[in-house]
Amino acid sequence: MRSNFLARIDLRGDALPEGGALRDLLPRADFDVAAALEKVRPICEDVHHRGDAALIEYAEKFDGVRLDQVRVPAAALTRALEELDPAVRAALEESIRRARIVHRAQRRGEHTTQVVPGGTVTEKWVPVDRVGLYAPGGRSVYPSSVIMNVVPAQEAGVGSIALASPAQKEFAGLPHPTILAACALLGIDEVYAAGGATAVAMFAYGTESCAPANMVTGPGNIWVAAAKRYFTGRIGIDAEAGPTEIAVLADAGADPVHVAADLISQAEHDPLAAAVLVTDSEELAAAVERELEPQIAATKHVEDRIMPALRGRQSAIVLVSDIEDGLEVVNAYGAEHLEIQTADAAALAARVRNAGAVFVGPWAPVSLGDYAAGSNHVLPTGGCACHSSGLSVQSFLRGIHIVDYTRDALAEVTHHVVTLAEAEDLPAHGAALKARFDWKVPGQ
Ligand code: HSO
Ligand code: ZN
Repeated sequence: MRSNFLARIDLRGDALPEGGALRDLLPRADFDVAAALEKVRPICEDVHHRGDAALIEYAEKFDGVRLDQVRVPAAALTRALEELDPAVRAALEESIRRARIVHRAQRRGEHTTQVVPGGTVTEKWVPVDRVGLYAPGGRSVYPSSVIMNVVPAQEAGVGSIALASPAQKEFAGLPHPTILAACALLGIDEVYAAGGATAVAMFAYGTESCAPANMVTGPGNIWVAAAKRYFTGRIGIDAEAGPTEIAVLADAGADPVHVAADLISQAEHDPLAAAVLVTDSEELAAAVERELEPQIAATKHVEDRIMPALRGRQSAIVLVSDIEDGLEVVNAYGAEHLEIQTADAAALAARVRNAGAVFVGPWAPVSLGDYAAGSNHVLPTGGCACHSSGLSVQSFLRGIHIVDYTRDALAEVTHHVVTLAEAEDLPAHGAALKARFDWKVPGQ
């Protein structure tokens, strides 16, 4: 008898445990960024001290190719676009068009609030000056991720956008041509052949050929995540992206063909990718298991990614007593991608609190969001959806408060400021106001 593809976690019977205890029962990949941190530290410091020479040496060591320079010449970008398959070009253009529609709508305007007569606080949104975007280039070469990083940065108004992607041996040390073509389509002309932690270090410290950036975003492997952690505080980051996750909340009415296909679609990314089905239907669970076999047999990347992903500790079928419990489970899990394949999926989706993105009903698979829904596919993984959002225009903006008070408005509140300053034993704070009123507290 064939063994199951996915482990089972049976949460039927007793009441579900609360919060953290429930989360501990759910599967998750080991993604030990802290351990990787020790390994990336010397690499990052080497880039700091030796700049481009270090980047060139690491490209030789990790990517097996000797570079003359890390900056990609403009001609290589033009050529990549000229040589791009027209169907791929059309698909990238449509993906860009849809992403722009969604991200343009995210832009926030300046807002002024009158706190008291004569006293206002304006919140203005200012884009980060310079951003370094990372596009992976190992197991995964994703021009779609170039779009998902560049479009929100551009729509936020970031003035200087650079992109790094690993040197590819088979392309004479340039990043993958489709990555270059996507950059050209998006109007990005500052591109570097640099990979993993070295690319993050290049943006964080700057080198002879690359000016330092204020922020680094983009997906990557554990080394990229570790380098982002290493530089947090010095630069802004989006998130420490971990392996992709899909959770599907499905009832007996879901189509097992769709559910199996969608689970496999994300398992295809990485041996550590997570595919989790949460259902109240034993029949659906069995039907999905049956569907997995022929679908896996008909696809690629089976032994190196899909099988280890499905069989890994991070993937499972979670059986629940009813869909209400299922909702609790997916909220505790906080998936990067959550599909709702149930009756009245929209109503249930509205009650999801923790997920990077929610895909509602049978006609919104995660793959649509990966390429062409208009939504962003750089999303929080590893349960970070419980506190963080995916990439958006907002990721590239800083809100600055502009405080503007008249003399009268300041006079009116001075006694409160002086009182609080004294309560905190910070009399000079109070004095800064008193000095403006001849050292007298107005109204006293
Ligand atoms: N599902 C991935 C993104 C991606 N899929 C890129 C295909 N290409 C993480 O959200
Ligand atoms: Zn994907």
